[in-house]
Amino acid sequence: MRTGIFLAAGLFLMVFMAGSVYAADCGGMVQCNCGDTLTSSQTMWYDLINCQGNGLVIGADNITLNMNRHTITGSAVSLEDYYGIYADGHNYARILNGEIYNFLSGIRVYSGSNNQLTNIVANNNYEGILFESSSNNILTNIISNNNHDSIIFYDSSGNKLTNITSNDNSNGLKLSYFTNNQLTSITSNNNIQFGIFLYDSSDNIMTNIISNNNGDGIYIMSSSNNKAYLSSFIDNAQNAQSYDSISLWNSPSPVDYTYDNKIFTGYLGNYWSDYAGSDADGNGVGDTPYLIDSNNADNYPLMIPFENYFKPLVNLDSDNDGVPDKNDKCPNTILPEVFKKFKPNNYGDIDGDGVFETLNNKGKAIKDTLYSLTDTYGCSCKQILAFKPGKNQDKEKFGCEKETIKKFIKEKGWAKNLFKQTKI
Ligand SMILES: [Ca+2]
Ligand SMILES: [Ca+2]
Ligand SMILES: [Ca+2]
Ligand SMILES: [Ca+2]
Repeated sequence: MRTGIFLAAGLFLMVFMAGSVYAADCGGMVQCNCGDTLTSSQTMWYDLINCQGNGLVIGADNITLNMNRHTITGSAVSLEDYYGIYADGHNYARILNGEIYNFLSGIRVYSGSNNQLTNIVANNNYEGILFESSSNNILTNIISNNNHDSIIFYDSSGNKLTNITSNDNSNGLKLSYFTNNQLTSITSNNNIQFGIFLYDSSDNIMTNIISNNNGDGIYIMSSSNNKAYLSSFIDNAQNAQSYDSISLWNSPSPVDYTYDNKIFTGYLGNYWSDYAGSDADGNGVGDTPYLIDSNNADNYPLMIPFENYFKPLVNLDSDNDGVPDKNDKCPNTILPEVFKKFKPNNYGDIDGDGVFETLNNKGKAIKDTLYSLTDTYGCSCKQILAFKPGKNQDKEKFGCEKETIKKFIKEKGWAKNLFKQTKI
């Protein structure tokens, strides 16, 4: 019995020593084993699988670990203090292109600044990525799914998080004492508690967030001066919750956007799936605020998810004459055309349908004829007359003669050089 206990203790010691005590230095061409300390940059050519303690420890400033699509895995997710990659007190580390599973934290950065994580997958850990007391770090293209907490920042400022996916965790992004950071293009879906949680945090800018969770989409607590706009909060149990906080829920200044194939400039807020207001003037912004609590409202709620507000225009026809801008040599066409005395055999678009009318010889029946504004490159009769040399006041009263329209279309006579001289 006693022997058994000693044996077990001995085994435990051996495992313990294998995991932690015999950590060696590695880097460059020297392959790392689980728990080793990286003292120089390396591009990995191997995986580290089933690490019993830490995966790798960053041991100096300015180290680049290019995981080169390799993987570091722990033995099991437990609450023991083991990290896939651990950087304590180091700056300017770059960790790139790898996957990390099965640790307490996939990556833990403590008291480090100006570090970069790029193209990292940190799934199936207790915490995907953890930054504490760390500033000016840049996280780009990160996937952190199926963890308990996807990404945690604590007591950190000046960080930039871009293209982050945080799905199927218990908690999405958990940000406390988090100041002056930028979050852009965050997808946080199907988490149990919340998509993004901000506590005692200020001056953060959050844009292009898509949040669709079983709990809160975004929960802001005891925080001030945060800005959340151009985001979509879709079918969360509660799309936004704010407690003891005042935030700005729209763009701080007007932005150019497109909606319904038209260009607008104005303030934009967020898309809320449970917004029930309407948009009578058709500018894509709801006419009544989306209320969050007595201190918070989105005064510019979007009618459809935010990404639709920046779509390129399809065959935009700014002057609405039926000729898309890309073919329209005459901007600002005014239709219908008004002539004081529209004459038989003269042409103009007097009903504004984009096809020129003329009168028959009896001066009565109006009929659409041979020519449309598509034929005239989007130019009305009056615009054509403006190009035509000489005095054309008469024609402005009567409409364009057939010859005038023909010459313009065929680029003949007086119209010959118009197009070449790029006067038009
Ligand atoms: Ca509106
Ligand atoms: Ca046009
Ligand atoms: Ca017409
Ligand atoms: Ca035109």
